[in-house]
Amino acid sequence: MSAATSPSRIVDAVVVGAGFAGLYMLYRLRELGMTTRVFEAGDGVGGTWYWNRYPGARCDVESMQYSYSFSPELQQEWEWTERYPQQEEILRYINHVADRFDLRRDIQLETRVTAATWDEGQQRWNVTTDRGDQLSARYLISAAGCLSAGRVPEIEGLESFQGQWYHTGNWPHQPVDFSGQRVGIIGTGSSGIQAIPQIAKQARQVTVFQRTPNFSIPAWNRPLSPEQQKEWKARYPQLREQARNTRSGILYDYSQRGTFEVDEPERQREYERRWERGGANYTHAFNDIFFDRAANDQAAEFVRSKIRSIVKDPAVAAKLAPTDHAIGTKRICVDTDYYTTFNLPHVSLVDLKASPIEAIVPGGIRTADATHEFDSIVFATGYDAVTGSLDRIAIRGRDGLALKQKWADGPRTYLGIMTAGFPNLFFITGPGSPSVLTNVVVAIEQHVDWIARCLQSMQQRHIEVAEARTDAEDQWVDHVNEVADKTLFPTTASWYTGANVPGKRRVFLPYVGGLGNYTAICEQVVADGYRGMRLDPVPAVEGAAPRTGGNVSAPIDAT
Ligand code: N01
Repeated sequence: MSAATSPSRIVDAVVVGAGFAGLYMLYRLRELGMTTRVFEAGDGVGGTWYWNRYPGARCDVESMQYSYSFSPELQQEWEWTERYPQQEEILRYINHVADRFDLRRDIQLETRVTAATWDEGQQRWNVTTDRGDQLSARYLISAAGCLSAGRVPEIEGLESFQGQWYHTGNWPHQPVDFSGQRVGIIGTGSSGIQAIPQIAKQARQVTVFQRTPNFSIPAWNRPLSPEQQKEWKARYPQLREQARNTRSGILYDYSQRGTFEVDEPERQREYERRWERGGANYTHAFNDIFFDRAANDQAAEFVRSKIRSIVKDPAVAAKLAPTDHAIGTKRICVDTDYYTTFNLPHVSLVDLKASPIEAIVPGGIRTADATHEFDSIVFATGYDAVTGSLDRIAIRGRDGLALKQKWADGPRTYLGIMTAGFPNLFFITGPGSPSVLTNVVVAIEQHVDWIARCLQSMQQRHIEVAEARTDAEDQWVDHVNEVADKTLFPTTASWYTGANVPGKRRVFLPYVGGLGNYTAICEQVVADGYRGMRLDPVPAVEGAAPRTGGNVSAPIDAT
């Protein structure tokens, strides 16, 4: 289905990735009359939801909220079947969107963007792919995703393993049948916690290798009734607007009360009520859980007590109950039957803190005190998050500076959208934006709309080069850190800080100030005439590539 490649093509925009972000960006660029090429590594659209086909893969944001809002018709016509959508259903939805808006003709599948170099003379990006495409683009827009660079840890001996091994983020397209197998699963983040109960339903024996226990709240997933959908759909415009103004882009029941403003019985009732309702809403039981360790400890202890009440073996329960980090400072997990799975006789838990993995051997996994025999090993070991997908592309900006080099001490952006020295390069859900702390579809729509509006404004004002100013970027980075430091997030080593990747600089990657506040800041930047950005006309350069998209006219310096 991929369109034919054409060397040295001139387009207005190249978009990297055809997941939620890339598809909507393409839609908006078309509205602006811009010629666009979207490159996608997979052989289908869908991004994360194309790759993550592991058993149990399901979104932990509810279906009625985890969808686009840009088209009233789309949101009315699509029918979700469950409270939390399964991977297969989300992928079907994304494919429907691609067809409904006729997006495929500008998307080239099975093609990775490998390099992009800013051409100072032409004031354009020269983009190359692993298929030999060469394009000249005015704008380069990354929709490469925050959780798309999967990480298989470097464990000695993996190549010697004689069974099959898998990574949750790059799962085979055909269902894997674990029936009768002995399976080792490494990792207990969101992916592992979803996959373990499903794999345990098939496998003869399951051994879970846990380095750090995570907090998980039951999903209580269930079918969505037509009446529930109807109710949502009747109020979609208001509900979407409300969601955009929340911290996370999700309509949770955000408490206005502090943990210690209520007495102990009321506190416990509130935790219980949230547990029974299910999902990440639990972490909003009181308004100080992310800020005050004593308050956080109360919410954490309630979950630990639940784990102890569900898991029959007290020694296993103790290993599963996290005590090393504040609840919510690693992404909270949402599960179906995770803790009860450890009551099954064929499921066991290995605590890697007590007995680290030493090597993978032909027959399985050798830890400090035993060798475990397996037919299959599943790595649920996560991602080089937020920056990993950009690191895979050799992006060079002004004076040949490599993005990777500029970000060697951690990513630096203005609003998470641009970075100084890299003109006309835009990030959707980039580092320094709320991205992974939100309902990412809402964050994506906000970013895409902002970028599209910026490009439209440039078109109208006959400006063709936009770039973040270094001073504005410095201030934004300071602000991102300052806001993070007011919370408990930086107290925990997690992928939010890059701590899961050996050698990665520890920086708090997302903006924790809340999506609603962040959107207000972005709006103010526009109201102030794109404060913090240099907006320059293209200098008349002999032999420059012809302009496409916007109108040619006299230059205006908008700064
Ligand atoms: O990855 P993770 P994930 N030896 O990084 C362990 C989203 N998501 O794919 O914590 C042994 O969270 C690691 O241990 P530790 C969501 O945002 C959403 O599960 O580093 N273990 C950890 O237990 C999520 O947060 C959904 O000590 C090793 C695990 O592997 C994000 O994606 C579903 C190891 C990795 O956990 C990532 O989730 C799935 C090693 N060498 C994902 N290296 C939903 O919407 C790593 N680990 C529901």
